[in-house]
Amino acid sequence: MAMLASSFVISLLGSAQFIKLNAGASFSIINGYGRAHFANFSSMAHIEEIRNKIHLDLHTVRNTEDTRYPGTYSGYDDSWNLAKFKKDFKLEIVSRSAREVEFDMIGIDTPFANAFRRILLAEVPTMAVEQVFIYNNTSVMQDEVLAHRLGLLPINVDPRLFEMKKKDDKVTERNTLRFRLKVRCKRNKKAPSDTTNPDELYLNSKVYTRTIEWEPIGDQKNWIPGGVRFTEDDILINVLRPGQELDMVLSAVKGIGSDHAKFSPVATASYRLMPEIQLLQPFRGHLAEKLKNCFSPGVIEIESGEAVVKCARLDTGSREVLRHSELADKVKLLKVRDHFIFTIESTGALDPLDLMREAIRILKDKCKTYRKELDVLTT
Ligand SMILES: *[C@@H]1O[C@H](CO)[C@@H](O)[C@H](O)[C@H]1NC(C)=O
Ligand SMILES: *[C@@H]1O[C@H](CO)[C@@H](O)[C@H](O)[C@H]1NC(C)=O
Ligand SMILES: CC(=O)N[C@H]1CO[C@H](CO)[C@@H](O)[C@@H]1O
Repeated sequence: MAMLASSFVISLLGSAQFIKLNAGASFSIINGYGRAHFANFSSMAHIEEIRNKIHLDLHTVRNTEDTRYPGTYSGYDDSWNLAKFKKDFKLEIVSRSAREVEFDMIGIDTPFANAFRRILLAEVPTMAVEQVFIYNNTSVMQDEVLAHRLGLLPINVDPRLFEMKKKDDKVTERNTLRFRLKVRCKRNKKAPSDTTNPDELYLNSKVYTRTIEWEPIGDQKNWIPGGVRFTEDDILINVLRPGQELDMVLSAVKGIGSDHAKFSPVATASYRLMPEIQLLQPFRGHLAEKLKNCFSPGVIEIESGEAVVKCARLDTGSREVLRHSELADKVKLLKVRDHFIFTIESTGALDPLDLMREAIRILKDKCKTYRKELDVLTT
């Protein structure tokens, strides 16, 4: 029992930061490693900074934990309510293309932003090749390597049209897509006599995704508008030489990334926090030039002889500036705690914004399940 109790305390210390403070007074933060920082936070601005910003030092990051919960700060109402959340929450699309979207999500807690990221990676379903029936393969690539490559090809079809196929379910038009890959490499009789280029010497020497043909099951032709393709026509699958042949049937099902990465609908889904750079004194002349060179292009510009922060968003968080003693204590590097710069890059099956909509729907379903279970517990 004693053992249990002490390990509990240690794990608490390891994970949390204990802060006790009142606005206007000096206070101490005892962090997870037992060290204590004493600071003078007599001004409101300092408290605002602790609440809302993460502070980058040369080797450490401070104020990483969100302390804005009821009871931490006197004089602040940190209780959660929907009206306040609605008022503060913002979602702004910064750039958008067929495959990629960047948007700012402002006024949301990290666990939610992270939940969306993780759901995008692992829980939004797509269709992917699950079984490969190999009738012939005389290429140099082994069956299992070839099957693995085929599984990873992203399929351009809306997964919402399909149902998940459970283990013993029969193949139906609603749960399976079927493709055929049949290709044989031959010598090109019309090749110029002096060429050594395999692309000219042989026909079908490179097998691309465009060679794979969709074979509709049942009525699929009618309810899948536009048919089914792989997201790119020119993904190289295999290389053949004359006399070699591939003959196989692929069957694709709906699945999720946590089962196998081939089902993940995104190339990446990631976020970073909005950087904030504060110059604590004016910089002119060679110091301004040096400051500018410490950041990515476009972050710091020199305007009428003085350095100004032009676009903090472009900062990569390299902290180079803190390595120079003449600059280090004159610049403050922060990140805005609840301003997430989100990037979603789709593999092509769905528009990246649709992916986000799906992620939101999945999170809502999770909440519903959770509430249902709570209801069961309390009744
Ligand atoms: C704390 O900071 C305030 C304002 O910056 C200053 O007036 C005060 O003297 C400081 N107190 C101590 C104990 O350093
Ligand atoms: C497999 O392909 C090779 C090379 O084209 C061919 O000789 C062989 O007959 C094929 N086998 C079957 C079972 O189709
Ligand atoms: C099913 C089939 O024919 N598989 C063959 C594919 O090609 C490799 C290498 O040529 C053979 O080892 C497999 O038997």
